[in-house]
Amino acid sequence: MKRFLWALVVLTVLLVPLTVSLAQDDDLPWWNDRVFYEIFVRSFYDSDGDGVGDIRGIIEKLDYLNDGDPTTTTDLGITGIWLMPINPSPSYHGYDTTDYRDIDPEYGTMDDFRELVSAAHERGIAIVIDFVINHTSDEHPWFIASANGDPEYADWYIWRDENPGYRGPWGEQVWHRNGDRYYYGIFTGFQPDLNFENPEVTAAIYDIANFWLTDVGIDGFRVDAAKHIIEDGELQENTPQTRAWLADFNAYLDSVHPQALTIAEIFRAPSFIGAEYVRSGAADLVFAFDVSDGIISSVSQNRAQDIVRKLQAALEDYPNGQFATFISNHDAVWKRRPMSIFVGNVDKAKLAATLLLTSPGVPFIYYGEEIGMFGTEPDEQVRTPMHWDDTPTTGGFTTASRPWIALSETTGSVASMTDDPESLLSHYRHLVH
Ligand SMILES: [Ca+2]
Ligand SMILES: [Ca+2]
Ligand SMILES: [Ca+2]
Ligand SMILES: [Ca+2]
Repeated sequence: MKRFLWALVVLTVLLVPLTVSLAQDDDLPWWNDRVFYEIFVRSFYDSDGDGVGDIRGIIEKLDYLNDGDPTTTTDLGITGIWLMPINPSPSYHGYDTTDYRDIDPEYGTMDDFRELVSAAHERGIAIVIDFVINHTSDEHPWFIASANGDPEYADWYIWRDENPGYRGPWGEQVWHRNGDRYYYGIFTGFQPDLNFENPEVTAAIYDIANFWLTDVGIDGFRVDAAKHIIEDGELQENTPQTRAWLADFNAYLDSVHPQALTIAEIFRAPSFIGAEYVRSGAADLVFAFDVSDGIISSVSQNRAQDIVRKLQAALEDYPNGQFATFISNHDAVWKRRPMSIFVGNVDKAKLAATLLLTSPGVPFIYYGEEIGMFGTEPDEQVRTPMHWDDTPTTGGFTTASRPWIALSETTGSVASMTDDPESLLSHYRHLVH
């Protein structure tokens, strides 16, 4: 019975795209026939035995991702990589940078990164990096100068003499004390928001984006926290000013790199809100969080209507299929990695993968999903090291005695699944190729 229900889900979904007319393939941009793979660098592969994943580790594992030979299907076959933050940062995750023009020294050097971009391009893999611009680290030199009253940076952040007192969209404190003044930081006090109503801030971010696109040669940006760029008093998400800023930014990027891809994170936005960003030119793609919800809930509850409804909404709202799909990501919107939600049921994980990789939209696989890694919040527990083999404690991730954080449970490893035609990894390979 269960198998029948799953087959029904797949069939119903396969019918959905037939009911909506998409533009001809020739008219669609390059990213519409790609499959992306999201990598947390710290946890992917450690090349130098210090227990921390790094850029050279990704270079060493490129053959796993895509060997550059279209005739082989022993690789995963992905054609795009989204790298979570690579800039220097005091945090383990990097979503608070101290230098937008450099690589976190724990991850390697700019030379390593340039080598990765070139090796990826040789294999037909595009590189997109996380661009965390809504806020910086409170240790960023801009913020330190601004807090110290340096007139050049005084207006780069959002300062008030009195505490405005209001809270953020999820009830959090957003005004943080510094001396006898208050600054705005929608996430935390160590992530102060930049003031994008200051043209000098906008100019600085344009210049940095240009550097990554034209000097380093990446293919685009995943714009973190994109719905929070410009606040309008207590209205702190999805403001018209935010979309206008992003539309100008997107147009600027296209002026320096006509094929540049911008993917906006509009966290948990339903399709009709996410689609406003695409329609207004504020982003090329928006992550369709509700399609992710639909996949998870249909598969975990054997109920086809959820994914059908969410996909139909996405197809109606977004122009020409310009949305990005995923089962889960580093934020574990569902508090757990998919295999934890599916309580180890490999058939369910396969069905989720089938939905992801046969539906409209540009799919993103989160590293480790293809081998069924488990993980339950807090966040770092869904960001644990990749299981390359079955070595206890290290999983072949590092030659150090232990990785930076303990491994999660997993369904298997790359080594244990690679030659098994029935494995989850083989299922992903088959779907991607
Ligand atoms: Ca390392
Ligand atoms: Ca191949
Ligand atoms: Ca902001
Ligand atoms: Ca673009």
